[in-house]
Amino acid sequence: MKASDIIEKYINFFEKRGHKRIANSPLVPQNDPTTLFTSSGMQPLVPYLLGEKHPQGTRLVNVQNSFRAQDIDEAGDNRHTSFFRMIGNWSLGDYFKKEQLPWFFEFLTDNKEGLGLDPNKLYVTVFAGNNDVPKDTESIEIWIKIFKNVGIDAKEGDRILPYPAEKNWWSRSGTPEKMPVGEPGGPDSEVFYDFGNELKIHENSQYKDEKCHPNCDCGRFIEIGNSVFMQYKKESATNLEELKQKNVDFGGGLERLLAVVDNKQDFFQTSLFLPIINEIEKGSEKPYKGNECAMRIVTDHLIAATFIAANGVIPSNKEQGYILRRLIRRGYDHYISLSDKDISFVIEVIVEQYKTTDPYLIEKFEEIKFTILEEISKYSSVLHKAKTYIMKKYKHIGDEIKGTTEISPDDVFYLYSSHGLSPTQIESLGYTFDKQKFAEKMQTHQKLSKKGSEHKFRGGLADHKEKTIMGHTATHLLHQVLRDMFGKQLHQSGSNITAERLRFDFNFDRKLTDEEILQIENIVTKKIKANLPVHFEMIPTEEAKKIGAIGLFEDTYSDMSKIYFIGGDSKHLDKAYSIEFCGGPHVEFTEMVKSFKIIKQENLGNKMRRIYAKVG
Ligand code: ALA
Repeated sequence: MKASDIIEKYINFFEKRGHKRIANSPLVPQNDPTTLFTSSGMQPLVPYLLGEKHPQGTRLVNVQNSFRAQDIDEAGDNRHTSFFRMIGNWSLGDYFKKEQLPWFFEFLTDNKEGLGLDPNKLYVTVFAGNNDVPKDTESIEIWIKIFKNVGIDAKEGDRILPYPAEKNWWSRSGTPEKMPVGEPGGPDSEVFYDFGNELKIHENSQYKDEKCHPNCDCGRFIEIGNSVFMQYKKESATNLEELKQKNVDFGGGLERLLAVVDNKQDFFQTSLFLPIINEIEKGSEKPYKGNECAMRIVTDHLIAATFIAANGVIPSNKEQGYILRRLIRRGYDHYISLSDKDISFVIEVIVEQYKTTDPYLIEKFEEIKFTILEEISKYSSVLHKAKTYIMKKYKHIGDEIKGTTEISPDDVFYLYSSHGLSPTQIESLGYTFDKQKFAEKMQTHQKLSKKGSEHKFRGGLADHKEKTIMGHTATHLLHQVLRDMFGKQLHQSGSNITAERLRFDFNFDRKLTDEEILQIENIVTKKIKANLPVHFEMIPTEEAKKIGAIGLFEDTYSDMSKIYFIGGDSKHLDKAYSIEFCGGPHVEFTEMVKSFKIIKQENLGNKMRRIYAKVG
């Protein structure tokens, strides 16, 4: 079975049970300054889990491309990947536990409609309860029945295991104490697959003296799906309140399901990754055995870089660009430990593997390749500069004090933070340094930057929601003005809106002149003053394309699209100033944007420009 077969089976299974397929949202969220990447299927659905009506109904299903930056450093073992695809189904105040748990079990075990897994290999976990939320005995009862139906006498503490909030509570920010006010979350029930043999990792882990169990992290058991019963919202710093509607938020890792179906404890040996590994083996003339870690990191990082670059991100020192830079550089570090040949063929085989489910990768292939190769060439020149810096500063290396190659942790940190040079790379230049001291410096730095970003994002969203929405409507106006002035080939490639400013990226290969900036500001201001109505309509996707709605119609599965009109509507197109595919929200009339001023423009390279502007 291929990854695409699992997707098809899953979507069919839930469509048959009344679900509507929704869009795979962009990996880089548009107009959401709270997060850099989409990291789970529920992320674009938060307003609907909190009670807003979803235009496609109360039963939804999709496959979501996701990226978790915190997993970059985990990559290299047999099962962690930073980019992954999450299959998801949701009940927005519709069905609940007694439908969700049997359905997922049926999907896993049914031979025809599902994956045909052996139920004896499945173990489940539930929430053990805390001071505020009781133990999930309802799920325990449901699981006992489900297993009984297939002849398995499942018992609590044996096949059905209760765990505390650290393991069986899900929200975007973790356990209840960590949830910010307004955030939804709830107890969850996870399903694990037993590969049957403990991995050596167990011996070296903190759990080495414990009996192996689903959550012991040794790799014998693997989590393949998580049903979150999203029925709470953080109401104050210490309290949870029940949501008006009881939701199900289910997410399952596609790569994990494939590993289980293919019966490969090493994900990189599954039908999705093996062709990539095989090409790296061929290209480097080295076997996978003995080079597993480097080959897995090259594979994982270049897949993630391919998808992030396909979203129009350019490597830089900030936000998404910084993550992309780190992925490419770290991936390249490991690649050159294997081979000195050109790396392009790895990007080619990645696109080949994913083209069925993500056909736009073919269209964007040249752009992706250019982005990755240009960054590698910059990185090579950085390596050269770093070497010169070290040679100048440490004249004694290999000279006066023969055999000494030690450089100070401060210099390692300097090379890391200013030149983006990883410690691994510094070592493979042949230098040594005090690793403990360097790790301490890094930790302090990470704490400081985490504090900085928390402050920034929270300030941008929670406190000034109205201004963020005003900025969002202004980006639609700006987009239209730019297309009217420079042609329809111009399109938005990203945007990020906080209460302080809006940021808009687009394809354009030169600086805008002062006159052009003034003209853009004047037209946007004129449209604001005209007080045009802003509203959305659900329109069949094909018709939306026909009437010239702009935007990324990547969701070819969804029949209907949410289209925002500024002025006019689908019956009065002549009155429409802007028609754009978008999730919202927006102000109701353009006058509410108040004013618009461009404050800065930047060259992003790769024929891309960025505009910063203020509203209000
Ligand atoms: N949102 C849940 C998760 O990401 C399903 O695990």
